[in-house]
Amino acid sequence: MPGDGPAEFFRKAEAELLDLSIEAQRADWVYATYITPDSEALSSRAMARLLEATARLAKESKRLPAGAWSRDDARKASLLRVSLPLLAPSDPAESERLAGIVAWMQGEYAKGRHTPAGTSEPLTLEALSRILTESREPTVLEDVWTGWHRVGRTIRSKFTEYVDLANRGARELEFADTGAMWRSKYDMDPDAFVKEVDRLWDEVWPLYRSLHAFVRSRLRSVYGPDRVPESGPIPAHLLGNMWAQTWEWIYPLVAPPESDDGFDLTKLLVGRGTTPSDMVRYAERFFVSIGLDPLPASFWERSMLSRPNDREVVCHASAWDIDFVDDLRIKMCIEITGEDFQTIHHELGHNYYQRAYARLPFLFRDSAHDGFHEAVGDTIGLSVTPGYLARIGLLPEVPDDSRDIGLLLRRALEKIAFLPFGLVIDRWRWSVFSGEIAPSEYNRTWWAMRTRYQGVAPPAPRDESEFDPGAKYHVPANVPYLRYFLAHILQFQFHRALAKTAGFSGPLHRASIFGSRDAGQRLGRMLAMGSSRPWPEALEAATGDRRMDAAGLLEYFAPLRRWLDEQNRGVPVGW
Ligand code: X8Z
Ligand code: ZN
Repeated sequence: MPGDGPAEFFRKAEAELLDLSIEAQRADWVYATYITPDSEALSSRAMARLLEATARLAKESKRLPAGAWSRDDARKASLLRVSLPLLAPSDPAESERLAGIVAWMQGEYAKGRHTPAGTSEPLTLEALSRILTESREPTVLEDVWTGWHRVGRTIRSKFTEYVDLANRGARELEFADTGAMWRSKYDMDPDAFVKEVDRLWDEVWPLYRSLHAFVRSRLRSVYGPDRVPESGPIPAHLLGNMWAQTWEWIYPLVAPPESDDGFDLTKLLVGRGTTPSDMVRYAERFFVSIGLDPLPASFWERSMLSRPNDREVVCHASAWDIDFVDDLRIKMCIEITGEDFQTIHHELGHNYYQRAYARLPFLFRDSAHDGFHEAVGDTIGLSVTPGYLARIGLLPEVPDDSRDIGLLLRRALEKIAFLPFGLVIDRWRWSVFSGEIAPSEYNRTWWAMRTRYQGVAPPAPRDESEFDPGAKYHVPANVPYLRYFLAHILQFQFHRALAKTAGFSGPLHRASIFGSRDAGQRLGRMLAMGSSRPWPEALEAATGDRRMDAAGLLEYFAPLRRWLDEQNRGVPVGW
């Protein structure tokens, strides 16, 4: 392609990348839904080819003549270098090795099992998670927690090599390291973006701190002062989630009687004999109600909705668009719970975004920034209110507003508890990629950061024979994580704007955009922009704002904030 101008260069580059991306997706789909040494090899080979082409084209694009660049081509050039979460080193042996390690780490995570003490059957992550959500027996919880975290040990053996190879590729494209490359995806100077993230965190951490203090004091009365400190970090295995990233499962433990939210979605769904595909139908109906098209027939034929019992699969939920047009699918091991009901909305949000930008040039077939992709389905999930559940016949009647504190508390355990977790994973990885954290310090620094941001601690001291970051999917799978922090802010910003568009004027936590074509159109305009324009323009299309901010989130939780502050009178806050 030497000699081509930018327009011709990108036409050819996008055709090549589309082709290789489809091939990589197909191979990855087969691997993730049927893990064998062969599917692993095929998927990592296809990924290596895509990584190689992306890095090569990104380098070539720098040598294009200056001068007659269209706005779109200039944008494509900057998107190209950050379009994948890895840049391959130019040595083919190294890039194959890198793709191979990532595929292998993902497979090891997916195959992780633990046999709880006193039993004989090795359990999957879903089964272990179920115990964490249901058991109130600290020794059982600790055994399950510790047992799952052993999966990190295997991953540790290749993680350092992956870090080195990934950095080599990033440096060839003049990024300081892979973390710096990840931070360069936000249409602004990466350091300025980190300041934006700090600003958002400053807006929300007082609310997190209040929630943390409240939960700690309630857990202390449940589990006793020997297990839960008065003013120190909360033991991570007592929070109802393997990574203590969301705490909604301990709602019944922490909610005082007067804050009962009046219903339990899990029980409602189970009581009706809801199947995994019924769960997805509910979510699809929501998207259709705001004016979007039903999912294609192929979605139902090709998606994986349950864990198959005859083979190993990657159960961590994901959404796919295999041909980058309309071959939409999800892959998920659905359990009939309120939590998975939300996750399904999350995944379909990805699918509807993918479909909305499918007609753009290939390099624009992405979200405005990665937080947008993660926020769309969650925004819809915020509209899953008691009013909505009553409307679709899942709840017999709408609970009155005396139940609102319970509702908000449950939501806060889901969304506010998540915020520091959303930050900490990449804070840690950024320092690993930059070399500030040495391999001999992986686990110590991991817990230092988890404690600093989240105020949680492991059930017992951990040492460097463990690798606890490796027990969280996105680390072995090389998925950047800051996106989820951003999404947790953005979804409330979207929710507030769309509720207004839908003509809703009551408290935000009661707002549902179900059935609002106006809200759907506004959202649809943003989705259809893909990544063709800098994200502030996409944000403006949906909300009228050009800056991310936590005002929507703070407004949503304002009544809870007041209530928590009352509950916390006389209770130590902070850790
Ligand atoms: O990984 C996911 C989605 C797929 S993009 C299920 N989430 C994060 C996680 O599970 O850790 C959604 C929220 C946070
Ligand atoms: Zn997602």
